[in-house]
Amino acid sequence: MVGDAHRVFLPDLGPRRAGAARFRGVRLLLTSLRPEGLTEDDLTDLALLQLDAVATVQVLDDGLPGGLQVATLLPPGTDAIHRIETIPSVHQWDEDWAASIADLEAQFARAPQLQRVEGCERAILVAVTTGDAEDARRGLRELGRLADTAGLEVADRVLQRRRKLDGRTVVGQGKLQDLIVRSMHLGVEVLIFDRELSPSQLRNIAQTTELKVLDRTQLILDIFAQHAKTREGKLQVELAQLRYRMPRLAIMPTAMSRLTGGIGGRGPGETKLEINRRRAQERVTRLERQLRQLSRSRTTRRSRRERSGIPVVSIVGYTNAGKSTLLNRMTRSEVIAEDQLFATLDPTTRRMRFPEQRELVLTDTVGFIEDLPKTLVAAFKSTLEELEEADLLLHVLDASDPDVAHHLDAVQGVLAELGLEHTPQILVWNKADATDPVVLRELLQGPTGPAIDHIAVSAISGEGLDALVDRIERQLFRRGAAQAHRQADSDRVESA
Ligand SMILES: Nc1nc2c(ncn2[C@@H]2O[C@H](COP(=O)(O)OP(=O)(O)OP(=O)(O)O)[C@@H](O)[C@H]2O)c(=O)[nH]1
Ligand SMILES: [Mg+2]
Repeated sequence: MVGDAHRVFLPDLGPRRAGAARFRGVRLLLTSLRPEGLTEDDLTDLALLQLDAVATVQVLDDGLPGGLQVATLLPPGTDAIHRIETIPSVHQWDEDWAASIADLEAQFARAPQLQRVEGCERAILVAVTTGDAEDARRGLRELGRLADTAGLEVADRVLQRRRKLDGRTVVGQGKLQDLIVRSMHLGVEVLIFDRELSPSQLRNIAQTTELKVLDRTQLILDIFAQHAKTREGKLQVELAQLRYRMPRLAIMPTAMSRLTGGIGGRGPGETKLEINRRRAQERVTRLERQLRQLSRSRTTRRSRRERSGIPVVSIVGYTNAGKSTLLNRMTRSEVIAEDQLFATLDPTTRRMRFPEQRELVLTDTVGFIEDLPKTLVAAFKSTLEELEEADLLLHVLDASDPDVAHHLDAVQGVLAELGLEHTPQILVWNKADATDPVVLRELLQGPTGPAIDHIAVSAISGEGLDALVDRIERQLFRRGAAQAHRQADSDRVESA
């Protein structure tokens, strides 16, 4: 190739060779009329294109070749990304390239960082922020838990602060280069971004890095796909996935094909995600129709319940706060409760009986998360609408989580978006057993918003649950009366 005074344009070198630690099999040899040797741009190409080597040949005044500078990538365990070697004359350059590249690839492959958990994809988490670094760190922590739940192995976390996001690739070119080299060093095949990427950003990053690129929304959708159990839940997840993918199908066929396997490409249950655009549109229409039908029968069920006048108490809260554990404990049932995000997707309803023919309906539902993806909210509309019938919300919080204050705000935000800010609420500081007593006291003294009752409990040990039931009774059946007729816990709590 012949360049101009500033640059050389490289042709498309085709796809990278298979395997985590293979180079491209291309060595770039440059001559330059300027004496500067390898430039930053050359070194960027070395990493971005995973070249075997980049070398510059000095051109002497008489036009004959002089010395050489050769750069190669360094294997893991070294601090630097590349090694630069200076050779005084081209005539002394007798490197056996086939052997030294094979050797370098072997060093990459042997690195202990590359020994992987069987069947687990490895990922680097990337957070980019223009604002508060602490927020970004919290975002990374949560992304790590999401990745964990989705079954990915997190190899590294990267946080970049920028004055302005790069419109094309979110992070800058330098950081992308760094990510590629890290991914080679750590045997990583997936990059996960802590924000929703636009279709073109997704494509640009995937093309530049040749890695699988996921964003937070895809990760959450993937977890939902794995956890949906009921027919309605599965339909809702599939609809959300299709709505997320459709705008991304037309412009990124190659980048998308990377996304169709493994994490980020799973459909709910055995359903295979349809990626053909026209068929996808038909499927969306079908799903919407089926969900409308299901929602109608749900409304019928609900109005029957309303006529019967039984009060409804809905358990809401951030994901993993302990909502299902609380429902189980209070009603002696066995809803799946796990240390996973979004373990519950499908609403569960249980009856609790009190003396004097009093009873109530307790419901457990999908957990919330900060910046809940819009496609999900839309798809889970009918599930979330169930909350409208609640006479009382039990807002469960994980008091032992250092980010609990943010979770509180995030959940109140979602509730307000759903128009539920005026439904009576009891804040339930759960996991009291695992919380530092000083922290717990501070939480109980802290501001919770106007007229919101709050209480500390442990759904696991049962501590505080009697008092909670008292408060619920008081809120629903008026003060005083309930107290007098209470019996022992064992007679009262009963599942139906
Ligand atoms: N130490 C302690 N752990 C608890 C308590 N309550 C729940 N957990 C644990 O917290 C984790 C999440 O509990 P779940 O009941 O599944 O939480 P959830 O709010 O239903 O979560 P999602 O359905 O995933 O949104 C589980 O590992 C529970 O064992 C508690 O009072 N103390
Ligand atoms: Mg749950």
